[in-house]
Amino acid sequence: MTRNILKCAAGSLAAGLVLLAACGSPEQPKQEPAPAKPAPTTVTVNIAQMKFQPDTVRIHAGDTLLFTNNGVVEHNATALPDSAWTTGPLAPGASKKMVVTASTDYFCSIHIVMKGRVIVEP
Ligand SMILES: [Cu+2]
Repeated sequence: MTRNILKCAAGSLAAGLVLLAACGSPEQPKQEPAPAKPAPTTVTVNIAQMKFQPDTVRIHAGDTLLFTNNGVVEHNATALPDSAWTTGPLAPGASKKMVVTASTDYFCSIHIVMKGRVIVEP
């Protein structure tokens, strides 16, 4: 009984392999892969020594920016010129994720000399 089941399973497996082989034959029209679109990723901007590091980041639409305050005082990252987005206050050691959809300059509204730029590529 068990042997018959095994034989049957082996038969099915063989049939399956034949089907797989047929699918992979060169006569089949080959499907073109979709245009390469990078998977969303997280890009980190470190805040340290009164600077955004790096001060310019290039991201793709859908990517996440992670601002991490590695400094010793509170900072934020706020879009220029209209505060379209802000991380809000980031205490030392704090992080905030932001999804930025348009290229923009930003600054720290507490220390206005701290400036950065996000370039969002399609
Ligand atoms: Cu600051």
